[in-house]
Amino acid sequence: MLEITPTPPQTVHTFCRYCLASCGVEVTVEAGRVVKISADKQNPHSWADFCAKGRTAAQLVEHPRRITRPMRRVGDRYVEATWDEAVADISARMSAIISAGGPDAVATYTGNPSGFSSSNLLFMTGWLDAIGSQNRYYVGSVDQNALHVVAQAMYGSQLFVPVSDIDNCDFFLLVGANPAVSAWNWVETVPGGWKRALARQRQGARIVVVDPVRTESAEKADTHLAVRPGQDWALLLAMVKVILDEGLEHRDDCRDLAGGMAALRALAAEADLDDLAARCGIPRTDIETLARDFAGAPGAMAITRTGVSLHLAGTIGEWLGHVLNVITGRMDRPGGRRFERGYVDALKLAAFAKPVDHRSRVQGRPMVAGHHGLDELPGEITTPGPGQIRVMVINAGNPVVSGPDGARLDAALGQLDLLVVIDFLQRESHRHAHWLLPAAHWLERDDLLALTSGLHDEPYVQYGRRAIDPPDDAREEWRFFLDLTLAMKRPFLGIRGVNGFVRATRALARVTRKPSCAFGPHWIDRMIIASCRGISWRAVMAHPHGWVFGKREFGHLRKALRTADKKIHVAPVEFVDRARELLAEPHPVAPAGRPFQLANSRRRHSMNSWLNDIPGLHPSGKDNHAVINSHDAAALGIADGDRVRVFSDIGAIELTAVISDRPRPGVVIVDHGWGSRVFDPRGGAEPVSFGVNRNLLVEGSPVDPLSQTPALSSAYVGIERVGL
Ligand SMILES: Nc1nc2c(c(=O)[nH]1)N[C@H]1C(S)=C(S)[C@@H](COP(=O)(O)OP(=O)(O)OC[C@H]3O[C@@H](n4cnc5c(=O)[nH]c(N)nc54)[C@H](O)[C@@H]3O)O[C@H]1N2
Ligand SMILES: Nc1nc2c(c(=O)[nH]1)N[C@H]1C(S)=C(S)[C@@H](COP(=O)(O)OP(=O)(O)OC[C@H]3O[C@@H](n4cnc5c(=O)[nH]c(N)nc54)[C@H](O)[C@@H]3O)O[C@H]1N2
Ligand code: SF4
Ligand SMILES: [Mo]
Repeated sequence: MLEITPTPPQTVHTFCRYCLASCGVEVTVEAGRVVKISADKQNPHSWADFCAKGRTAAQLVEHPRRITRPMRRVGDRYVEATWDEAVADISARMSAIISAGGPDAVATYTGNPSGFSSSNLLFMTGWLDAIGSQNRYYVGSVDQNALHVVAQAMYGSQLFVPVSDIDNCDFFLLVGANPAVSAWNWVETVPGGWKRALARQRQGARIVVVDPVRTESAEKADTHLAVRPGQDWALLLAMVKVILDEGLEHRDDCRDLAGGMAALRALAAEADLDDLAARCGIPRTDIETLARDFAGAPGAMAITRTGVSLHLAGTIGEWLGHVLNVITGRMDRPGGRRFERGYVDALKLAAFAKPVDHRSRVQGRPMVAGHHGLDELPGEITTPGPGQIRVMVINAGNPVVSGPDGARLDAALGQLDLLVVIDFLQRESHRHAHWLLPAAHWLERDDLLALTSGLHDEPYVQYGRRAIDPPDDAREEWRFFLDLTLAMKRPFLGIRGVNGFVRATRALARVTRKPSCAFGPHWIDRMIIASCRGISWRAVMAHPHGWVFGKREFGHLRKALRTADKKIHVAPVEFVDRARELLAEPHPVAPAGRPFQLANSRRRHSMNSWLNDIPGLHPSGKDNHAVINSHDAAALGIADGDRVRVFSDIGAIELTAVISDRPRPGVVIVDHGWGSRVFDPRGGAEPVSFGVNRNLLVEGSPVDPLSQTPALSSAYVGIERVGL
């Protein structure tokens, strides 16, 4: 009798690529399937934030509605096709549209998860440069553009991001951040950042949280200041003013490290403390005490996050947070913000990128961080004329739910000649897709996230190994973009000769039967490591749990600055001008009939608009609610559990009211990311969805003129009880 020996379980050590916490994970694989994911306790750097999203990652891999083969729309159904058919059809249609309307007729939207793949963005850019389109959209204008704009103006590179030195900090000023839930994310990887901050608190450090909502983080803080949404700039400018007026600044740094102090002082002198206090809704005396305490603490840091950036004055708030750190001597000092070099000099690489002066066709707006504002996309699709967008590729994104005015974008996407989507599931933004292309999950992918190596709070490298193989017909995005470039007969990266080289390596791979001979991201990973000081490929491979290859060092910031004078520019003229505009504006007044501001929060078990449908997450219920302040609810006659309608000029949503004292009066919280349908292109079953999309209430314009971000977390809305 034939005996079948079961394959013994294998253990793979890698890291989770859902969020920047990058938790080390131990993946148990049996017969090609993931049976368990747990925290890799041997990871010396990054397992401390491990959460249920990482633990349940295999459920997305095995999702019953997962797209596992390319699917083409035929009428109102989808049929499976081969990759050759997909690439041939897409390249032919794109080429014809480019011949008729020029390269800008083809546009892309790239979402947040693309940043967690080493090859996705690089190869997509290679293809975009090949065809010459500048109609590039990405998640930045609903996320981190403010940071890039500030980094460029103050430090000379949009990728210059100082990291938090938590373990030496005595005073944490957390503005618009909820690290208890979001894992000290937003463009840095500080493993266990929140737990480490709480450990410092037990040793005497102070935590101040500035947030219109008493969040999980605010509850643990020593002080919670319930700022009025969108008005952090006023609070931070007031703090800067107190520090400068009272001579509390760090004299040496203000003289040697900062450039533009005179302009900053002039701005501060013009501002009036009572006016600023009234704008942000925090008493003047509280601001004065806060400023003095912050300036006087031995080690301190201000951090500003999405709660600051997703507003019309977001860039000014972000800027003033950095200014506070600079003028109080927190840059490159223990307990403040450090510059981590990483193993790759991302700033140097970024400096090679040619700046592109491309204006949007309809509104004539420039790009921010190499992309146009998402609010412009619908108009660019629907307005006729040369350069009108006729083709879109949505790569790892769900902008109809994550961006403003989803209804308008959805209608525009429905008018395209060709919509190509690369994802695991067909979600809300993908409902009009002509082609659905199956992507590989991080459990199925090797990644070396070299370009973000400087975001870790210590010198760290880990090769993200794949734990399992992807389904036969799922592919990593890079492969699609490279094949598409070859099929369109345009030079990859816009460089002649590359296509011939790629073909030659592919031929070699066939002849030698060694797939690794074919050009791909693994070549680039190898080249990067080979060019790094102090680490080698062999050593990286010898550290499957990740490798802390050095100490946290100070003293590298000054040299890393990319400004011509090697100073930090504390008063870039465009920021000062915008601050003056804000100071001249009347105090914010709610429009008639819409007296509330719509705030947002994230949940530990959600990842923006995805993972909500994964079983086992959200044990208390898969839904979002309208969390209304108890005084406001009483005035409206709304009780806990009532159905309410929340509305703006452009839309209305219905949800269940939760009465709470967590939001400040006048603020209603509705979590973003809900209300995205998951379709079933293979089985044809009804779509499933949970909760409602609160961004349907947020208008695309106006935007912050500097970051092109709309008022995602401070739109004005009305609330009424349903059935009245
Ligand atoms: N009101 C309000 N709106 C917000 C925010 C807020 O705080 N308030 N937050 C904003 C922020 S910070 C962000 S980052 C954005 C997010 O905005 P987006 O990035 O546009 O949207 P996500 O919800 O992250 O959707 C990501 C999509 O990528 C898919 N995906 C996941 N991994 C991969 C992969 O490896 N490859 C491919 N091809 N696809 C993949 C998922 O299935 C999902 O469909 O939302 C923003 N919107
Ligand atoms: N569990 C989980 N973790 C995540 C994500 C997720 O979706 N789920 N997303 C990841 C991503 S893409 C990002 S960018 C990061 C974001 O990380 P964070 O920026 O820390 O994100 P949030 O948890 O939304 O915290 C923002 C806080 O700002 C507050 N806020 C809103 N408006 C204002 C305002 O005007 N002023 C002030 N001071 N505060 C305001 C909100 O109430 C909220 O508590 O988190 C990452 N981590
Ligand atoms: S999703 Fe959870 S497990 Fe994954 S990196 Fe973020 S915090 Fe860690
Ligand atoms: Mo984000």
